[in-house]
Amino acid sequence: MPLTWEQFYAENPPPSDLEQTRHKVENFCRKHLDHGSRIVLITSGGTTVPLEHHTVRFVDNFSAGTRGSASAEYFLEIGYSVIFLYRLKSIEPYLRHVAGAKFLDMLEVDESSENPTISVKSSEVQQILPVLRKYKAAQESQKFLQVGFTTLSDYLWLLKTTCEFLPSFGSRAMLYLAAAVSDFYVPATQMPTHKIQSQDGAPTIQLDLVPKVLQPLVSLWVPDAFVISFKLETDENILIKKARGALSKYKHKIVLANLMDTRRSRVVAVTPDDQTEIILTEEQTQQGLEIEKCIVDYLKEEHTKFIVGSTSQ
Ligand code: 9Z3
Repeated sequence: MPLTWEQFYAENPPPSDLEQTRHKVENFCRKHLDHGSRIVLITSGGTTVPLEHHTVRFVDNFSAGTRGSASAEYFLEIGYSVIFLYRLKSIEPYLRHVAGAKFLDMLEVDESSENPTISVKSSEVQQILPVLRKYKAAQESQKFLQVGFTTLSDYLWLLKTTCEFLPSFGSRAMLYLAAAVSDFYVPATQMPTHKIQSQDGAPTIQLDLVPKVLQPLVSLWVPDAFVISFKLETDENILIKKARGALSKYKHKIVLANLMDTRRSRVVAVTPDDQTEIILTEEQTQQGLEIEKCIVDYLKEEHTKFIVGSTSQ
């Protein structure tokens, strides 16, 4: 029998800095509640499932973090306050445009004087400037908060803790659950403390089912919020059926269904009585349009209808 969500939290300890994060999230929410703005909690990246307490090996879930980080930029652009709950070292908003060697290639060094100077190559200014402007605007508005996780258990604790501060936004809160969350894990009580030794032979690792926290999240933690989850599959034949199954089980508002191979160009927004294809053509991709922009525009409209519907009741 899988654990209930209550048992999961009782058996898996919170991250050591949970209280600091709680304060940060509380302050952030309090500040933006005053201004009446909409808020979105975006989850992004994959969770890890450690095989040892002093973790050398772990099972990972697929997600680069592109969906979440691109969406965070578009939500900020249209005025939402954004809490970005993301897998540490996965792709981050703004930085994604200039990460790694790409960034170093944009710079040039002038060593002609005693004090060398570094500047952005003039050929790169047009590319970096819009990103930098948007990044600075997000920083100045103080509407962007990043919270990092690595393991499944940390993710679930941080998700629950963040949800404590969203009910005061009522229907103006959106949850955009794009993180790839493991369905299986090794319970803390069954995990060896130290690195598994090969001299002991091939290990048999028993994975338990992770309780579905979408259930308490929708019904108890943020009952008035606009909750969107993602459904990732690799088989087209079961995608919509699984999305509908999740909707009828958890009773949230929309499931964004995507296949791993086509996730950059096609997402189906499944609602209890409808489905809308969000598609990016080859031409649009070449023009630099991202599907996350289309998803966020669609959700903004749906969220508006939801808020209007909730306040008129
Ligand atoms: C998604 O389906 C996301 O769209 C992707 C984005 C992870 C495919 P990337 O980060 O990819 O841009 O590389 N997220 C949800 C994945 C997931 O694990 N969903 C669970 C499920 O399908 C429910 S929470 O059962």
